[in-house]
Amino acid sequence: MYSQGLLGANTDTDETEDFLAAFQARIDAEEKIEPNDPMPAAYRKTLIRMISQHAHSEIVGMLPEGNWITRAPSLRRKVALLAKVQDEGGHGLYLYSAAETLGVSREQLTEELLSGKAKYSSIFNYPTPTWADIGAIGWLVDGAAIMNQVPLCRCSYGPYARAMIRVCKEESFHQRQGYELMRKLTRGTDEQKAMAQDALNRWWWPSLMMFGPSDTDSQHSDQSMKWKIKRFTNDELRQKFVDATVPQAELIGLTMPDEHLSWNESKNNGEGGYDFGEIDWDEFWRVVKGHGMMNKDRIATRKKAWDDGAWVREAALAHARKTRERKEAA
Ligand code: BYC
Repeated sequence: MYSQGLLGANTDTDETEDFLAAFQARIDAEEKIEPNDPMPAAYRKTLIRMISQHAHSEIVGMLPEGNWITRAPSLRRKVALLAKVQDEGGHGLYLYSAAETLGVSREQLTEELLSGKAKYSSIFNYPTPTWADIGAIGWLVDGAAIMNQVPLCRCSYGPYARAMIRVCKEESFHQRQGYELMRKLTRGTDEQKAMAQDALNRWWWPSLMMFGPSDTDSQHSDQSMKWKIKRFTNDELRQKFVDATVPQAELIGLTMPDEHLSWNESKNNGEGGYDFGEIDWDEFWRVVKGHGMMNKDRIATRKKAWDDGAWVREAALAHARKTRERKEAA
């Protein structure tokens, strides 16, 4: 169980029916829930799960792209990629801070990631063998992230909602640089165009999986929607992403790797939308359960970074201790 009250006041009250009804009334009135407010234990637990998984995703998400920093083909591309990867690190830190407001420590969350207990997004367990993968990640993975995260700016939990505002601004820059990179490749040599198409072929389906299981299989959506943590279901967001992204692919002359993709005028309450093929849910669950192409490698890399950084954490603590002692002695 998570320790509570790290900030001194976030204790959960007895969950009487009156308390739960009053809490739901605050949610329905669109009030933000703040760290020291009483909240149902299950609300706290859901947020810790979701925010920490999100933080881990940002941190692990630095790895597939970080892999290309030394090989970016120009100074301009290197600067953009460096900035993007640093941004992801920053997002992870805001999110760990948001999770800490719920009474869980960063060390505990990190241990859960490194032991394989905590999940992170399935998307980061795919390899990045070519430069076009960097374009595909920016365009598709950050594009999917924006679709998922813009509604989280209205999440009922204040610290998460506020963290998401800056994160979404930065994700927009990431998406644009990725799309621009892909567009450039499609206007290049035949080999470059083929490399862009190949990256799209490999990243399209995993990007659709980022939104999570279909609504019929999602365990947490109903309750999270009721608590206004989530504002749209997994399938609703996935549909929005498909509808936004297919025309972008057409514009740069790339073909979506889905023979079932077709415009359906009656979708989205008559506004129209794309029908698309069936996601390979066996692959999704295999990756989520730790058996994707890069799961072991990603965790091993994070573990090495954590172990190698031990001296920095020890030095920072020793410095803080010394400073406190000096202040006490003065
Ligand atoms: N990968 O009941 P459901 C980024 C799990 S960062 C792995 O629908 P929920 C970026 C789910 O956790 C991207 N696991 O759950 C970073 C649950 O298992 P547990 C991350 C997944 O929470 C750097 C089970 O499946 N974004 O974009 O209602 C560079 C059943 O699912 C996945 C966030 O974390 C998955 N794809 O909905 C570029 C955003 N999908 O926990 C980009 C915040 C589902 O019961 N999170 N699972 O063991 C969310 O919006 C929601 O948590 C999800 C899932 C939509 C992901």
